Amino acid sequence: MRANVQRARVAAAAAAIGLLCAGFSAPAQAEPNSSAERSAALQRADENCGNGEICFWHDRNYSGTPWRWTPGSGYRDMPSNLHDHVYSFKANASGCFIDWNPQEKRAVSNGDYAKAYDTNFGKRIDAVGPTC
Ligand SMILES: [Ca+2]
Repeated sequence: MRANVQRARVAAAAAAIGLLCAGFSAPAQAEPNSSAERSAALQRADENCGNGEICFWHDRNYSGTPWRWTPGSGYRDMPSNLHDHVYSFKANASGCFIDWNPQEKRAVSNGDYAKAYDTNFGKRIDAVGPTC
């Protein structure tokens, strides 16, 4: 009986870790309510983020002026206002988001985006680089 409980706890922990890992690659977690709303937000993001760039916004919904990074600029610490505070992003290039302590890296692919990234790694990000 005790072994069964322990096994169930391990399974629950594994499931939780799996959900955490899956959270990033599934931008649907931060989806707005309607597809029209989603399109408008993404269109605003695209208007402010060029091909080959990853763009970082301090606020949700791609509001305001993004900080734009390209893989060619290499490893960069996030600007101070975006340190642990990227509440939305759009990736038109691949890259790697980095948290220093505890160190954790998240691979980002061209086409990834998050409208409310504060629910995920956006409260931890410290730097960005071309590869993980
Ligand atoms: Ca951090």
